[in-house]
Amino acid sequence: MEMAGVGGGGRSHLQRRRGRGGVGNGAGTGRGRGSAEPWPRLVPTWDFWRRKRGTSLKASVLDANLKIFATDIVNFDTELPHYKTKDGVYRDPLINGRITSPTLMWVEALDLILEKLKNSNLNFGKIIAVSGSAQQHGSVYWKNGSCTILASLDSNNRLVDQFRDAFSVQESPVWMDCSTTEQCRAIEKDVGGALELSKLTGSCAHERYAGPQIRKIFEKQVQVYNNTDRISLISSFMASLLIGGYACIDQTDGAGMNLMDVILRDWSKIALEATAPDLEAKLGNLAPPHAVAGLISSYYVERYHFKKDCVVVQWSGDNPNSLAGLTLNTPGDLAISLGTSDTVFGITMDHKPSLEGHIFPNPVNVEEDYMVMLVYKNGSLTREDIRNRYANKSWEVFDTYLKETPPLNGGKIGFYYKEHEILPPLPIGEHRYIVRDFEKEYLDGLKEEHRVIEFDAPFEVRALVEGQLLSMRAHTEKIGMPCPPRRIIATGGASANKAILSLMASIFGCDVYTVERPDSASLGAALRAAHGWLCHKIGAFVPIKLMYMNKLEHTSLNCKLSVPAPTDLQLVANYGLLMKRRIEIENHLVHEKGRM
Ligand code: ADP
Ligand code: XUL
Repeated sequence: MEMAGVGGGGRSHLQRRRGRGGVGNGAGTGRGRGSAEPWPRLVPTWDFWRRKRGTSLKASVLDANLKIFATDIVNFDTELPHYKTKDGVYRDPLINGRITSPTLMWVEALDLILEKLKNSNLNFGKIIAVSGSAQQHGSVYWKNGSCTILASLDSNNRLVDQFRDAFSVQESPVWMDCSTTEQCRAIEKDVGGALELSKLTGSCAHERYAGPQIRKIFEKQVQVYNNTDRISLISSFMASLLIGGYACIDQTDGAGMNLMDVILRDWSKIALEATAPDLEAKLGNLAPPHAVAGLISSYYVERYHFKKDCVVVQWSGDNPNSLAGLTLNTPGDLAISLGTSDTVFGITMDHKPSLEGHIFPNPVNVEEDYMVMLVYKNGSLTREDIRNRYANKSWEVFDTYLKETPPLNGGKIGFYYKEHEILPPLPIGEHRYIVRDFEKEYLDGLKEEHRVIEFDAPFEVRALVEGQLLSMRAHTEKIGMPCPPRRIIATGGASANKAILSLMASIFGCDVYTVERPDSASLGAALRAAHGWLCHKIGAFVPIKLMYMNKLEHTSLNCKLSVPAPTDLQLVANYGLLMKRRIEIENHLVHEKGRM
């Protein structure tokens, strides 16, 4: 988790804008005075498991100038070893694809990180708003009666001792889980097909999404389902711990459940009925991402000396928070996060339903535009695997190979899946082809002679990275993002690699920027905490860019041009042709081996 803070200045930008949706769903809204209070002094935000997606809880505090002021981190495996997690999760040896985390571990981590910050002399009394970021899709199941526990926390006892009996499911399914294929197909069938579900909720059914997970619990453990009072996403679960009551699910993270009508931003009766009975009451209300979830519970005021009026702003998912932290606010901007998993996202005005990718409401705008996103499970760990097998376990050698091999790799195309892939839905495996005449408009069937067992080492490296980037270009075009994008902002661990970024510029044909700090999800949550606080104070929605307008380069949010758009437009066009070939082969593979 991350804590971050903001302070000083900005008053002149804060003209009030009316008619853009209310703020606040918990602690009451401001009175709309038409001018703002000064910025909050410190705004903490908690970032759950950006590092290796689920392995830690990090806190960051932003200062008045949107600069990181303090950070700390709790690593689940090493600092809470009694839960015996590996990379923060349990992989069920008996049920294929079942991946969970112990819910109580997250509760214990919250006190632990606060202790650490207290010991580093952070003055909690200066913090005026808290928000956070959690891995998307994971769900938490509160047992009947748990709201009483939440509402009567005793500051003399640790949270973990008070919540031991609070959950009807002890092990929360997390984003890596893919054990609900059966439920996905059943939900799609019940709503009239996969595309219908995508039109309604922004995505066809995905195994990791909360809806299929809930249906599985209802089907397999009906007693547990009946004994569940409230179902939270991990984001709203953390907000609940902080406000001492059930927090609403934020509309952006809520779109990652296969349960929310993505246009109306409210629960879809059709999707609810296709999932489990009496579900709406167990989910509570949805709230916009800038809303205040509530005031911080007296537990934290007494134990850590937070101010009584410190507000908790809705928590959201790591990807929506990254969009905020990368300051994406213009349709046509594209962000590519090269982390443990790779994600690609951008803003669009159109809701173009598709069988792939995801559509969420724009997390920094209450109006009608959308965030579109693609998720690849095979990101950095697969790049590391190829580096270890073909490039001497060295990024330097990996980069040299990328530089030495020709663009388009002589038609050598590779598909590398170390984990079951989400996009395309293919199982673990590797597939290699050589397509010599890819300039031709169409591939006439996939001939066996195209397949090869292995390429020379340098070509393996280029086949992997070109393949990953070509797939991103193809699928972003399919979900309606413009080609070329206005610009790309690259983030995540592998964005430190200039050779990868140069290839990205050549394949997409646009400028590639990088950010000053790689932790865009936590920065985004911090920024959203400040933004939520401000909207609450003013009593109306204000555009988030007013928080950093005219001072971006002096903040931790700043980004700079890393690789300019290529001048060789013929190469960009040739990559377009190679991309078409790749997609034909991909479709063929999905038809032959896909998880349908
Ligand atoms: P997470 O998604 O867990 O937050 P990060 O965004 O921190 O992960 O990315 C970590 C990954 O970055 C590492 O697993 C590593 O493979 C990758 N990485 C680090 N340096 C380089 C490099 N020079 N080239 C390519 N990948 C790199
Ligand atoms: C997004 C997704 C992952 C998780 C974990 O759909 O599954 O990116 O949010 O980071």
